Amino acid sequence: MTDNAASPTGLTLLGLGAMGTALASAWLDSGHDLTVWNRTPTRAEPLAARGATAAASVASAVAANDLVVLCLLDDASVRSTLDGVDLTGKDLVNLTTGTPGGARALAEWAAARGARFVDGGIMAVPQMIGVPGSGAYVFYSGSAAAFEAHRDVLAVPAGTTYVGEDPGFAALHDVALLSAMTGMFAGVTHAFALTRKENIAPHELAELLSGWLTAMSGYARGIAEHLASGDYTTGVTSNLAMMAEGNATLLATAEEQGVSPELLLPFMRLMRQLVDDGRGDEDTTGVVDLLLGSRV
Ligand code: FVH
Repeated sequence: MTDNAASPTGLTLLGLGAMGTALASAWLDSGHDLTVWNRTPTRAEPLAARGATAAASVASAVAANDLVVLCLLDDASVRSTLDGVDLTGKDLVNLTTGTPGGARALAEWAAARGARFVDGGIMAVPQMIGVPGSGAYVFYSGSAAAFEAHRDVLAVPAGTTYVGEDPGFAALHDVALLSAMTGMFAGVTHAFALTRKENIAPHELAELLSGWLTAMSGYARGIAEHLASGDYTTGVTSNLAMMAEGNATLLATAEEQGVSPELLLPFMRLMRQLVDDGRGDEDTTGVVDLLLGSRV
Protein backbone atom coordinates (compact mmCIF):
# COMPACT_ATOMS: atom_id res chain seq x y z
CA MET A 1 0.00 0.00 0.00
CA THR A 2 1.36 3.39 -0.81
CA ASP A 3 0.71 6.10 1.75
CA ASN A 4 0.56 9.36 -0.09
CA ALA A 5 -0.85 11.05 3.02
CA ALA A 6 2.44 10.86 4.99
CA SER A 7 3.47 14.16 6.60
CA PRO A 8 5.79 15.95 4.18
CA THR A 9 9.40 16.00 5.40
CA GLY A 10 12.72 16.65 3.77
CA LEU A 11 14.86 14.03 2.10
CA THR A 12 17.68 13.74 -0.37
CA LEU A 13 17.71 11.37 -3.34
CA LEU A 14 20.92 10.47 -5.16
CA GLY A 15 20.35 8.88 -8.57
CA LEU A 16 17.78 9.93 -11.15
CA GLY A 17 17.67 7.01 -13.56
CA ALA A 18 14.33 5.47 -14.50
CA MET A 19 13.66 4.26 -10.96
CA GLY A 20 15.13 7.27 -9.18
CA THR A 21 13.01 9.64 -11.28
CA ALA A 22 9.86 7.65 -10.46
CA LEU A 23 10.69 7.79 -6.74
CA ALA A 24 11.38 11.52 -6.92
CA SER A 25 8.12 12.11 -8.70
CA ALA A 26 6.13 10.29 -5.99
CA TRP A 27 7.79 12.29 -3.21
CA LEU A 28 7.21 15.57 -5.04
CA ASP A 29 3.57 14.67 -5.69
CA SER A 30 3.08 14.11 -1.97
CA GLY A 31 4.58 17.50 -1.08
CA HIS A 32 7.91 16.36 0.33
CA ASP A 33 10.83 18.76 0.38
CA LEU A 34 13.13 16.89 -2.00
CA THR A 35 16.78 17.54 -2.79
CA VAL A 36 18.15 15.59 -5.74
CA TRP A 37 21.53 14.92 -7.28
CA ASN A 38 22.48 12.97 -10.37
CA ARG A 39 25.85 12.32 -12.01
CA THR A 40 24.44 13.71 -15.25
CA PRO A 41 22.90 16.98 -13.99
CA THR A 42 20.41 17.47 -16.85
CA ARG A 43 18.32 14.61 -15.47
CA ALA A 44 17.50 16.78 -12.45
CA GLU A 45 16.08 19.64 -14.51
CA PRO A 46 12.48 18.36 -14.98
CA LEU A 47 12.29 17.60 -11.26
CA ALA A 48 13.67 21.02 -10.35
CA ALA A 49 10.92 22.53 -12.51
CA ARG A 50 8.44 20.70 -10.31
CA GLY A 51 9.93 22.02 -7.06
CA ALA A 52 12.86 19.77 -6.23
CA THR A 53 16.15 21.36 -5.19
CA ALA A 54 18.88 20.26 -7.61
CA ALA A 55 22.12 20.09 -5.62
CA ALA A 56 25.32 21.08 -7.34
CA SER A 57 27.36 18.41 -5.56
CA VAL A 58 26.89 15.14 -3.69
CA ALA A 59 28.24 16.80 -0.55
CA SER A 60 25.64 19.59 -0.60
CA ALA A 61 22.85 17.12 -1.40
CA VAL A 62 23.82 14.93 1.56
CA ALA A 63 24.21 17.95 3.86
CA ALA A 64 20.67 19.10 3.05
CA ASN A 65 18.80 16.32 4.90
CA ASP A 66 19.25 13.59 7.51
CA LEU A 67 17.56 11.04 5.25
CA VAL A 68 19.59 10.22 2.14
CA VAL A 69 18.12 7.72 -0.32
CA LEU A 70 20.34 6.21 -3.00
CA CYS A 71 19.06 4.66 -6.24
CA LEU A 72 22.16 4.13 -8.35
CA LEU A 73 23.38 1.45 -10.72
CA ASP A 74 25.31 -0.83 -8.36
CA ASP A 75 27.28 -1.01 -5.10
CA ALA A 76 30.41 0.37 -6.76
CA SER A 77 28.57 3.52 -7.86
CA VAL A 78 27.19 3.95 -4.31
CA ARG A 79 30.69 3.85 -2.82
CA SER A 80 32.25 6.08 -5.45
CA THR A 81 29.39 8.61 -5.17
CA LEU A 82 29.67 8.88 -1.38
CA ASP A 83 33.46 8.68 -1.28
CA GLY A 84 34.87 11.56 0.76
CA VAL A 85 31.43 12.93 1.73
CA ASP A 86 30.71 13.60 5.42
CA LEU A 87 28.05 11.06 6.44
CA THR A 88 28.10 11.72 10.17
CA GLY A 89 24.59 11.41 11.64
CA LYS A 90 22.99 10.56 8.28
CA ASP A 91 20.48 7.80 7.64
CA LEU A 92 21.35 6.10 4.36
CA VAL A 93 18.62 4.11 2.60
CA ASN A 94 20.13 2.25 -0.32
CA LEU A 95 17.58 1.19 -2.95
CA THR A 96 20.30 0.15 -5.39
CA THR A 97 20.04 -3.54 -6.30
CA GLY A 98 22.92 -5.61 -4.93
CA THR A 99 23.83 -8.85 -3.20
CA PRO A 100 23.28 -9.62 0.52
CA GLY A 101 27.04 -9.63 1.06
CA GLY A 102 27.36 -6.30 -0.70
CA ALA A 103 24.67 -4.78 1.53
CA ARG A 104 26.38 -6.07 4.68
CA ALA A 105 29.69 -4.61 3.54
CA LEU A 106 28.02 -1.27 2.74
CA ALA A 107 26.40 -1.24 6.19
CA GLU A 108 29.81 -1.65 7.83
CA TRP A 109 31.27 0.98 5.51
CA ALA A 110 28.47 3.41 6.46
CA ALA A 111 28.78 2.66 10.20
CA ALA A 112 32.50 3.43 10.05
CA ARG A 113 31.49 6.87 8.70
CA GLY A 114 28.94 7.54 11.44
CA ALA A 115 25.82 6.77 9.39
CA ARG A 116 22.92 4.40 10.02
CA PHE A 117 22.21 2.09 7.07
CA VAL A 118 19.05 0.54 5.68
CA ASP A 119 19.11 -1.52 2.50
CA GLY A 120 16.12 -1.88 0.19
CA GLY A 121 15.07 -4.28 -2.57
CA ILE A 122 12.46 -2.79 -4.87
CA MET A 123 9.76 -5.22 -5.99
CA ALA A 124 8.37 -3.05 -8.77
CA VAL A 125 9.14 -1.43 -12.08
CA PRO A 126 9.19 2.38 -12.36
CA GLN A 127 5.64 2.55 -13.77
CA MET A 128 4.28 1.03 -10.52
CA ILE A 129 5.94 3.56 -8.22
CA GLY A 130 3.59 6.00 -6.49
CA VAL A 131 0.54 4.28 -7.95
CA PRO A 132 -1.90 3.18 -5.22
CA GLY A 133 -2.98 -0.43 -5.72
CA SER A 134 -0.13 -1.24 -8.12
CA GLY A 135 1.28 -3.85 -5.75
CA ALA A 136 4.67 -2.12 -5.62
CA TYR A 137 6.61 -2.65 -2.43
CA VAL A 138 10.16 -2.56 -1.13
CA PHE A 139 11.92 -5.03 1.18
CA TYR A 140 13.89 -3.15 3.84
CA SER A 141 16.49 -4.44 6.29
CA GLY A 142 19.22 -3.04 8.49
CA SER A 143 18.91 -0.42 11.23
CA ALA A 144 15.42 -0.81 12.72
CA ALA A 145 15.70 2.60 14.38
CA ALA A 146 16.49 4.32 11.08
CA PHE A 147 13.72 2.45 9.29
CA GLU A 148 11.18 3.40 11.96
CA ALA A 149 12.30 7.03 11.87
CA HIS A 150 11.56 7.26 8.14
CA ARG A 151 8.87 4.62 7.65
CA ASP A 152 6.19 7.15 6.61
CA VAL A 153 8.39 8.87 4.05
CA LEU A 154 9.56 5.54 2.63
CA ALA A 155 5.93 4.38 2.32
CA VAL A 156 5.08 7.18 -0.14
CA PRO A 157 6.41 5.64 -3.39
CA ALA A 158 5.67 1.98 -2.54
CA GLY A 159 4.66 -0.32 0.29
CA THR A 160 7.25 -1.21 2.92
CA THR A 161 8.14 -4.69 4.14
CA TYR A 162 10.81 -4.71 6.86
CA VAL A 163 12.54 -8.11 7.03
CA GLY A 164 15.07 -7.70 9.85
CA GLU A 165 18.19 -6.08 11.26
CA ASP A 166 20.55 -8.08 9.04
CA PRO A 167 21.34 -5.54 6.30
CA GLY A 168 21.67 -8.38 3.79
CA PHE A 169 18.11 -9.66 4.24
CA ALA A 170 16.38 -7.15 1.96
CA ALA A 171 18.67 -8.10 -0.92
CA LEU A 172 18.30 -11.79 -0.08
CA HIS A 173 14.49 -11.59 -0.18
CA ASP A 174 14.65 -9.50 -3.36
CA VAL A 175 16.95 -11.96 -5.13
CA ALA A 176 14.96 -14.99 -3.90
CA LEU A 177 11.83 -13.59 -5.56
CA LEU A 178 13.69 -12.52 -8.69
CA SER A 179 15.27 -15.98 -8.97
CA ALA A 180 11.85 -17.63 -8.80
CA MET A 181 10.67 -15.20 -11.46
CA THR A 182 13.61 -16.20 -13.65
CA GLY A 183 12.61 -19.84 -13.43
CA MET A 184 9.07 -18.90 -14.40
CA PHE A 185 10.37 -16.88 -17.36
CA ALA A 186 12.36 -19.94 -18.49
CA GLY A 187 9.27 -22.16 -18.38
CA VAL A 188 7.13 -19.64 -20.23
CA THR A 189 9.83 -19.20 -22.86
CA HIS A 190 9.99 -22.95 -23.43
CA ALA A 191 6.20 -23.11 -23.77
CA PHE A 192 6.19 -20.44 -26.49
CA ALA A 193 9.03 -22.23 -28.29
CA LEU A 194 7.02 -25.48 -28.29
CA THR A 195 4.05 -23.85 -29.99
CA ARG A 196 5.84 -21.25 -32.11
CA LYS A 197 5.73 -23.10 -35.43
CA GLU A 198 2.11 -24.20 -35.06
CA ASN A 199 -1.16 -22.45 -35.73
CA ILE A 200 -1.55 -21.46 -32.08
CA ALA A 201 -1.98 -17.73 -31.42
CA PRO A 202 0.60 -16.39 -28.93
CA HIS A 203 -2.09 -14.37 -27.16
CA GLU A 204 -4.23 -17.45 -26.65
CA LEU A 205 -1.30 -19.35 -25.18
CA ALA A 206 -0.45 -16.38 -22.97
CA GLU A 207 -3.93 -16.45 -21.41
CA LEU A 208 -3.69 -20.19 -20.81
CA LEU A 209 -0.22 -19.85 -19.28
CA SER A 210 -1.30 -17.03 -17.03
CA GLY A 211 -4.23 -19.02 -15.65
CA TRP A 212 -2.21 -22.21 -15.24
CA LEU A 213 0.70 -20.54 -13.44
CA THR A 214 -1.73 -18.79 -11.11
CA ALA A 215 -3.39 -22.13 -10.35
CA MET A 216 0.02 -23.69 -9.62
CA SER A 217 1.20 -20.89 -7.34
CA GLY A 218 0.34 -22.91 -4.20
CA TYR A 219 3.44 -25.01 -4.99
CA ALA A 220 5.59 -22.66 -2.90
CA ARG A 221 3.38 -23.15 0.16
CA GLY A 222 3.61 -26.95 -0.20
CA ILE A 223 7.41 -26.79 -0.20
CA ALA A 224 7.32 -24.49 2.82
CA GLU A 225 5.18 -27.02 4.74
CA HIS A 226 7.67 -29.79 4.00
CA LEU A 227 10.73 -27.72 4.89
CA ALA A 228 9.09 -26.62 8.15
CA SER A 229 8.06 -30.14 9.20
CA GLY A 230 11.02 -32.05 7.76
CA ASP A 231 8.57 -34.61 6.37
CA TYR A 232 8.61 -34.41 2.58
CA THR A 233 5.88 -36.99 1.99
CA THR A 234 2.88 -35.42 3.76
CA GLY A 235 0.16 -34.15 1.45
CA VAL A 236 2.02 -35.11 -1.73
CA THR A 237 -0.49 -35.33 -4.58
CA SER A 238 1.96 -35.39 -7.50
CA ASN A 239 4.95 -37.46 -6.47
CA LEU A 240 8.40 -37.47 -7.97
CA ALA A 241 8.11 -40.95 -9.47
CA MET A 242 5.10 -39.81 -11.50
CA MET A 243 6.63 -36.42 -12.37
CA ALA A 244 9.91 -37.98 -13.52
CA GLU A 245 7.94 -40.18 -15.95
CA GLY A 246 6.04 -37.09 -17.08
CA ASN A 247 9.34 -35.36 -17.73
CA ALA A 248 10.09 -38.00 -20.38
CA THR A 249 6.95 -36.87 -22.20
CA LEU A 250 7.97 -33.21 -21.92
CA LEU A 251 11.38 -34.01 -23.37
CA ALA A 252 9.97 -36.21 -26.15
CA THR A 253 7.56 -33.43 -27.11
CA ALA A 254 10.39 -30.90 -27.17
CA GLU A 255 12.27 -33.20 -29.53
CA GLU A 256 9.21 -33.65 -31.78
CA GLN A 257 8.79 -29.88 -31.94
CA GLY A 258 12.48 -29.26 -32.60
CA VAL A 259 12.93 -27.33 -29.35
CA SER A 260 16.09 -27.49 -27.24
CA PRO A 261 15.34 -28.84 -23.73
CA GLU A 262 18.21 -26.86 -22.21
CA LEU A 263 15.99 -24.69 -20.00
CA LEU A 264 14.29 -27.71 -18.43
CA LEU A 265 17.07 -30.30 -18.14
CA PRO A 266 18.95 -29.08 -15.03
CA PHE A 267 15.85 -29.28 -12.83
CA MET A 268 14.73 -32.57 -14.37
CA ARG A 269 18.14 -34.14 -13.68
CA LEU A 270 17.85 -33.28 -9.98
CA MET A 271 14.33 -34.74 -9.86
CA ARG A 272 15.67 -37.96 -11.43
CA GLN A 273 18.48 -38.08 -8.87
CA LEU A 274 15.94 -38.08 -6.03
CA VAL A 275 13.91 -40.85 -7.66
CA ASP A 276 17.09 -42.91 -8.15
CA ASP A 277 17.84 -42.35 -4.44
CA GLY A 278 14.51 -44.03 -3.59
CA ARG A 279 12.57 -40.84 -2.86
CA GLY A 280 9.91 -41.21 -5.53
CA ASP A 281 7.11 -40.81 -2.97
CA GLU A 282 8.20 -37.24 -2.16
CA ASP A 283 7.63 -34.08 -4.14
CA THR A 284 10.36 -31.73 -5.35
CA THR A 285 11.24 -30.32 -1.89
CA GLY A 286 14.33 -32.56 -1.78
CA VAL A 287 15.82 -30.57 -4.66
CA VAL A 288 16.33 -27.73 -2.16
CA ASP A 289 18.67 -30.01 -0.20
CA LEU A 290 20.46 -31.16 -3.36
CA LEU A 291 21.18 -27.55 -4.27
CA LEU A 292 22.63 -26.96 -0.79
CA GLY A 293 24.63 -30.17 -0.87
CA SER A 294 22.94 -31.43 2.31
CA ARG A 295 19.73 -31.32 4.33
CA VAL A 296 19.62 -28.33 6.69
N1 FVH B 1 14.21 -0.07 -13.54
C1 FVH B 1 13.75 -1.22 -13.05
O1 FVH B 1 12.82 -1.80 -13.57
C2 FVH B 1 14.36 -1.87 -11.83
C3 FVH B 1 13.31 -2.28 -10.83
C4 FVH B 1 13.91 -2.91 -9.59
C5 FVH B 1 15.06 -2.08 -9.02
N2 FVH B 1 16.00 -1.76 -10.06
C6 FVH B 1 17.27 -1.22 -9.55
O2 FVH B 1 17.19 0.17 -9.23
C7 FVH B 1 18.49 0.76 -9.42
C8 FVH B 1 18.36 1.95 -10.36
O3 FVH B 1 17.71 1.49 -11.53
P1 FVH B 1 17.30 2.49 -12.69
O4 FVH B 1 16.19 1.85 -13.42
O5 FVH B 1 17.07 3.85 -12.16
O6 FVH B 1 18.63 2.45 -13.56
P2 FVH B 1 19.14 3.48 -14.67
O7 FVH B 1 17.99 4.12 -15.36
O8 FVH B 1 20.13 2.75 -15.49
O9 FVH B 1 19.88 4.63 -13.82
C9 FVH B 1 21.10 4.38 -13.18
C10 FVH B 1 21.43 5.54 -12.28
O10 FVH B 1 22.72 5.31 -11.68
C11 FVH B 1 23.58 6.42 -12.02
N3 FVH B 1 24.95 5.93 -12.12
C12 FVH B 1 25.42 4.90 -12.82
N4 FVH B 1 26.73 4.73 -12.62
C13 FVH B 1 27.11 5.72 -11.77
C14 FVH B 1 28.34 6.08 -11.17
N5 FVH B 1 29.46 5.39 -11.42
N6 FVH B 1 28.35 7.12 -10.34
C15 FVH B 1 27.23 7.83 -10.07
N7 FVH B 1 26.01 7.54 -10.61
C16 FVH B 1 25.97 6.48 -11.44
C17 FVH B 1 23.05 6.95 -13.31
O11 FVH B 1 23.51 8.25 -13.49
P3 FVH B 1 23.59 8.91 -14.98
O12 FVH B 1 23.98 7.79 -15.94
O13 FVH B 1 22.24 9.48 -15.28
O14 FVH B 1 24.65 9.94 -14.88
C18 FVH B 1 21.54 6.86 -13.06
O15 FVH B 1 21.12 7.89 -12.22
C19 FVH B 1 19.41 -0.32 -10.01
O16 FVH B 1 20.19 -0.87 -8.98
C20 FVH B 1 18.41 -1.34 -10.54
O17 FVH B 1 18.93 -2.66 -10.54
C21 FVH B 1 15.43 -1.01 -11.17
